[in-house]
Parts: sequence; structure tokens; C-alpha cells
Amino acid sequence: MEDVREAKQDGMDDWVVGRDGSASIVAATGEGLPWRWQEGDLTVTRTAAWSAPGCHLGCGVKVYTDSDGRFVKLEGDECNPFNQGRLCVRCLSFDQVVENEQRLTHPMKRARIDRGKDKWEIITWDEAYDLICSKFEEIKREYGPEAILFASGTGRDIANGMYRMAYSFGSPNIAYQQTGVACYGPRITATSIMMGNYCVPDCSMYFADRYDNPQWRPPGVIFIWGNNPLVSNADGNVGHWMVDCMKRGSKIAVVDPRLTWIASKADLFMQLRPGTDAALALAIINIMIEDGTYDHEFVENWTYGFDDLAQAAREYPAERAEEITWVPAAKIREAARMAAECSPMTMQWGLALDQTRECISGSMALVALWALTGSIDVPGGMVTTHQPFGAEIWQPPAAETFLADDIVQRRIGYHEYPLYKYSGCVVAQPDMLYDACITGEPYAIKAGWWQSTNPLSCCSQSPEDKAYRAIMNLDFNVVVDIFMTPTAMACAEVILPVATWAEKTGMRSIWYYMQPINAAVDASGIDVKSDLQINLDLGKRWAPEKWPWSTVEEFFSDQMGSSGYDYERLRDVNWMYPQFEYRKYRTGKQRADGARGFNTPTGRLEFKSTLCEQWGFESVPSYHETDRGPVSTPELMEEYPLILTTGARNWSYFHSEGRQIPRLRALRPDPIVEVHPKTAEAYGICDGNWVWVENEYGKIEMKAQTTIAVPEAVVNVDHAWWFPERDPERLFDTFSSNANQLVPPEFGSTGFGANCKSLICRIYKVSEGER
Ligand SMILES: Nc1nc2c(c(=O)[nH]1)N[C@H]1C(S)=C(S)[C@@H](COP(=O)(O)OP(=O)(O)OC[C@H]3O[C@@H](n4cnc5c(=O)[nH]c(N)nc54)[C@H](O)[C@@H]3O)O[C@H]1N2
Ligand SMILES: Nc1nc2c(c(=O)[nH]1)N[C@H]1C(S)=C(S)[C@@H](COP(=O)(O)OP(=O)(O)OC[C@H]3O[C@@H](n4cnc5c(=O)[nH]c(N)nc54)[C@H](O)[C@@H]3O)O[C@H]1N2
Ligand SMILES: [Mo]
Repeated sequence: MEDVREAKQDGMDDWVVGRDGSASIVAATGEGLPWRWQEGDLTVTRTAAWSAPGCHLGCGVKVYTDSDGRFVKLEGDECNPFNQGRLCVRCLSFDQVVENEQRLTHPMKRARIDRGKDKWEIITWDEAYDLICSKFEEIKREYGPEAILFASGTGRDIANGMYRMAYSFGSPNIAYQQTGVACYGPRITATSIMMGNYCVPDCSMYFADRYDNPQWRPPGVIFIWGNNPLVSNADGNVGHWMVDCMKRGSKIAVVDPRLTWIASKADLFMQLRPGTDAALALAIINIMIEDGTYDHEFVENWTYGFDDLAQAAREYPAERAEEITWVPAAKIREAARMAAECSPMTMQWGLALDQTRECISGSMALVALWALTGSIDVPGGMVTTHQPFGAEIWQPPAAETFLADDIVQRRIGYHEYPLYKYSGCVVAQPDMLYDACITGEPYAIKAGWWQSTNPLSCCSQSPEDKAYRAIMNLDFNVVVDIFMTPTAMACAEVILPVATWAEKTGMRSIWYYMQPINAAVDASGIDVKSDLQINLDLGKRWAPEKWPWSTVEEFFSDQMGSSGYDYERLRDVNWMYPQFEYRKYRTGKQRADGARGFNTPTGRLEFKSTLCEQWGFESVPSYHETDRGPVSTPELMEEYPLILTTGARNWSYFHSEGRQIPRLRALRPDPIVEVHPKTAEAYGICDGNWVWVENEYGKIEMKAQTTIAVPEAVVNVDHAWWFPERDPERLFDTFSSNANQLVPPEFGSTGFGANCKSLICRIYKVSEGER
């Protein structure tokens, strides 16, 4: 280990992850298939549905238009290897989006004094840009460029353009305003610090011929952990892939407090108490270490800190873990047996890991489990992710390539939370940023650019509507969206309307492949622009040298890394897969310097993170009891006897989207709280009753749905509700039925994590007079 220690000291502060040896060879394309053709009177265009409206996936779609370029219908593209023709209800309801009367169709402005009032004036794009530029410049002169925050929401296709534009303006304060960045960033960080890369379960998606590829094999067991893949299709993975693998023999083990559809089909279902995931993982690890069933070759040759992991896991014998997690010890033993014997084990993990306060050390326990089972980068295991061809379209550029060091270091949270730089999309610490908006400390934040986010409906509001107070305290706000939102109605001085995915040219890129988004629908009847066009227009004004492209197509051509393709060629071949190899850590392809091993300071997969050690954070996987509940706050349980989890996804909605789409609203007309029938009975509640869900932070009105899917002690509420049909000047009642009224802005020691999925509450019927 001597040489390892030396390596650790050498330049460790600047340790960079993710910029490693990405494949430069195009392995497969959709060559030979037309990207546009005629079927009778209709024109068919192959494209991808990424956003707007928002979605993580970018499924392959065929859009049918009439001779005027108007939308007629769409179908899943059965030739597209990614989704193989399958679409969800939100995509299939796109007809009601594109022609929706409530769409924003023109840039608009409103005087600051009229905030909250539905009083808008239509303006031209040039007027809008002039207004934005003069306001932003004025603030920059007085307070510096960092006084303007540039926020986007969950991962859509705007990250690259918006980050570039913000950096061109000179601000390091990119924002994603979910408390503790509690979505995906924490999982990426935990994985990156341990092994220098992110990993995904191998469902053959790296190959264009998918399940027929001879190199691939189905996972022995897929642990579905804190994720509901069929409903959420989360993090760039199509939920159907789990079913595809099941059909090919993969076993399924589910860890979820709710009996989801896939849990009902699982070989093993561990119905745990919310927030106790890390204890469960450590108990499984402990059994594997005690029984010696882990992968000795991998652990001895490729990992660092095994003894520390073993010691941490020893604290969680199965019986103790049963008390903590409610999962019977026998099931924990069965999970350990399956992880060891059903090789390779793989894992589709989810948001529940990020939405616990100490999410980094907790997620590290799950990464440790992949490593112990020898699943890393093997067929059917946990395969490492790389930007195809080193292209940056999904992952935004680093601030350092645009801004001077001293400005980068002024990013809110930069010094306090250094782990943020391992999260892929580097943002300001959101809770500190809201504090800065309110208090002016550490410095004043004066304006906000909100592109594809609706924080008033989606982000933690307590105490006392904190997000609202922060945003309203700014002098000037710009919102960029397809629909009016509570956030825009509350605070915007300028609104910029964007084109949908069917109306714009774009590019879809995720680890597995690249694919063009081809404009299919003619939007010339309305005055909208694509997100990237907006970023390009303003970027050119602020730093023309950083935007040498005259069209978005030129920009995309420049983003195609080492593939040797340009945008037009990509369009002609429909999609492009980089060459993929397994076990890259054995051949030197996992690290930028070509050395064997992992892209970490020790060159090994680190059970004990040397980066965390260096920064003074917990360095070994660990479990932290959740802040509220029967163990931490038994005294509160009399008042708030139920455990509350929020935000489990449903088919209809993508966060705050979709409430104005009739077909989607018909599927889920009201905000739902799921309650076990016995619990409902105990509180005198019937299915369909309106009830209050209340805790120390607030109360919200929800419709009770009785279901045995939740345990008796747990209730689950929808998140991000608002009512587009209600009074705009009451902000569409976004605070009346929104889970985020109940979520405190508490985050973990690393600056990551939030308590969205393990809170406490009481429920009681809304009385007649109250509705
Ligand atoms: N209590 C609780 N709260 C949660 C969660 C939870 O589980 N529980 N989940 C959290 C998570 S994981 C996330 S990621 C956040 C999401 O938070 P957000 O990303 O803010 O949520 P959305 O409602 O999806 O998006 C906001 C807006 O973007 C617009 N939009 C969609 N596509 C585009 C586009 O391409 N361009 C532009 N300009 N606009 C577009 C939509 O119309 C919508 O108004 O919410 C978080 N909030
Ligand atoms: N339809 C739809 N799809 C979406 C979204 C959407 O809003 N709607 N949002 C997108 C976004 S931004 C994200 S981040 C992903 C998230 O997608 P997922 O990772 O699937 O997240 P959730 O649906 O919030 O929760 C997944 C499961 O975790 C369970 N759970 C709750 N608490 C706990 C816990 O403490 N431990 C464990 N192990 N499980 C728990 C819930 O019961 C739920 O079944 O979905 C994406 N896809
Ligand atoms: Mo998310």
C-alpha cells in the first residue's frame, strides 16, 4: 500500500472524476433507416421526446404531422434500441400539450409592483432580451455577477446551454433548489468518491442489439432499492428493462416501504421502515463478510478499506437490523444469500437514498454491496458510466473553463461543501442560497433566472414558506417555461415561452448513446423558442467569444466529442452507440492516465473514502437514525403517530407538470394520501374523504386513498400539486395540497440530503365547513 499513499498526496485537492477514457469508436448506428418519410398524407419524423414537457428519458418517437406541419399523432419508435417502441401515458398525451390553450405563446413582462397579479403585457423577444440584459447588467455593476442565480430543475436537456450562458454572464451560482440537492447528485457523489465513476445496472442498454448481444447476460438478481422503475423510469433507465430481464431469468429483490407493482412480483420483498436503508445494507454486508461469501479476488486486488467496512457492518447483526428496519432477520439473510449466489447481482436504486439526510454515507453502503459481490463492470452487473465520446451535452461544462478561480470560489457553499464537485452537475448549496436571498449573507443575491423549474411547488417551503420568501425578495426574476406556473405567477418580471421537444432541433445524449431531436411540428403560429436558442441568444450578447456558433445545429456539431460525426450525419444515422467494454478497471480504461484500477486517489475502489477523509467528512458507510420517528422522537409520536413519506411517483405527473392536461388529470384528478385501510378506520376516514395531513411544519389537504400498499404505520403523499384551474392570484393554491409544506429544509453534514421520505404526521378528516 506504500505507493498508494504517495498517490493520494499527489494533487489530491484537484482530484477530478468522470473525465476518463471514453470510447472514441462508433460501434453502432441506426444507418439505413430514414429519419423522415411520407405515409399517405402524413409526414413521419423520427425524433426523441426529452423536453419540454420534462422527462428524463428521451424515448424514440415517430411524430405524424399534416401538410401544414401540424401535430396529428405520435407512436413509439419500435426501431429505437433505447425504448423499443414503448411509451408512457405522458408521452401518449402529448397531443393535449402541443395544442393546449394554456401554453405560453409569447414573451411577456410585468412590473415588479404587480407581482402575484395576473397582469401581463406581451412583448417581442428583442424587448425581452433588452430588458433582461439591462437589469442583469445593472445588478452586476452594483453587486457583482454572482448576485444573479441561474436555476434549473430536474435533469432535462437544458443543463449544457444554461450553465454555459450563466458562466458567460459571469455567475458561478447555478442552482437546483431542492433542499440538499436531494436528487441524484448525492448518489453520483457517493459513487464517484468511492470509485471515480457512476454505475448503472446492466440491462444491455449499452448495445444497440440489446438482449441479443452475445457479450451481455441477464443479472442474476436485480435489487430494486428505493426506486419504482416502471412508474418513474428514473435516471435514464427505462423501467421496462427490469421486466425484460425478469423474462430472461433475473430474480427481483425489492426494498421499499410500499408494495409497488414490481414488489408484488418480486422473489424477495423487504418492506422497510422509511429512512433505514443504510442499516439494512450494512446488515447484508455483515452477513456476507461473516459467511465469507463475498468476492475475495475483487476485494483483495481492487479495493481499499475493507477492514473499516467490516467493522462498520459488524454493528448491524441481522436481529438488530430487524429492530431498526422492520425487515425480518430471515429476509435479511435471504437477501445476503441472493446477493452472493445469484451472480451477478445488480441494483436499480433510487431517490429514497438521496432523500435521507445523511445520504452520502448511506448510499456508500449500497456501493459497497456492489463491490463485495464482485458486480462492478461485469456483464449483467453494475456497469460504469462515461459520457459517450467525451461529449458534454448531458453533463454541463465545468465552471473553471469559463470563470476565474476567485469567482468560482464565490459559489455559495463552495468552501463549506467540497463534495459538491463530485456530483456531475455542480450547483450552489440550495439552502444556503435561499438564506442568502433572504439575509444578504454571505453576500446579496438580487435576481433569479428560472429555466425549467417550479420551486414554489417542488421545493421545501417550511419554515413559513421559505422558498417563497427567498424568491420574492429578489429584485428581478425571469422564468422560462412552456406553461404558466405558481412560481412565474408569484415572482416573474419576464416570462420566456419555450418550444416543446417536437418543435425543436436538439440532441439526446446519455451514457449509452446519442440521438438527434428532429423538429417535427411547425410552431411558427406561436412565438416560442427552444431553450438552447434562448441560451445561445443571450450567451452571444454576454460573451460572444464563448458562443462561436450561429445556429443550434452548429453548437451540437461541436458537442460530438471524439465521434468524428457532426449533427447532420448523426441525424442521418438516427442514433449512435459508442463502443463498450466490460471490466475496464482491469485494462486501464477506467482512468484518464491509463493506469489500471479505479479513478480514485488510491487507484482502488474505496470502501473508506480518502477524499471524505481529506475533507473531514465521514469516510466509511454508515447508518444514521432518521431525525423524527419512533426511535429519535418517541415523545412526538403521540401527537404525530404516523410515519410520512412524500413524493412517490405516479403515472400521470412529472412533478408539478401535467395538471392542465385533461387525460392526465382524469387519471389522477386529486392530490392523494395513501392510507392503510386499518389506519383509515382507526381515524374514522373512508376512501375518497378529504383529510388534513399535518405535522410540526404545516398542514395540507389531501384525498384519502385506502390501500394495503402502505404499512399501517406509514402514509404516503403526492408532491408538487397546484391547480391550474384555480385563481392565479392565489398562486393556483400551490400551498394548499403540497407535500413540501411539510418538509423542513434540513440537509446533511456533506451539504447533501433532505428529509423528504421519512417524516412524521397525523391525519384527520376535513370537516364540512372547511371545504
Ligand atoms: N416532497 C417532495 N418534493 C420533491 C420530491 C419528492 O419526492 N418529494 N422530488 C424532488 C425531485 S427528485 C425533483 S427533481 C424536483 C423537481 O423540481 P422541478 O424540476 O422544479 O419540477 P418540475 O415540476 O418537473 O419542473 C418545473 C417546470 O419546468 C417546465 N419544463 C418542463 N420541461 C421544460 C423544458 O424543456 N424547458 C423549460 N424551460 N421548461 C420546462 C415545466 O412546465 C414545469 O413548470 O422536485 C423535488 N421535490
Ligand atoms: N411519472 C413520473 N416519473 C418520474 C418523475 C415524476 O415526477 N413522475 N420524476 C423523475 C425524477 S426527477 C426522479 S428523481 C425519479 C425518482 O424516481 P424513484 O427513484 O423511483 O423515486 P420515488 O418514486 O420518489 O420513490 C421510489 C420508491 O421509494 C419508496 N420509498 C419511500 N421512502 C423510502 C425509503 O425510506 N426507503 C426506500 N428504500 N424506499 C422508499 C417509495 O415508496 C417509492 O416506491 O423519477 C423520475 N421519473
Ligand atoms: Mo429528481
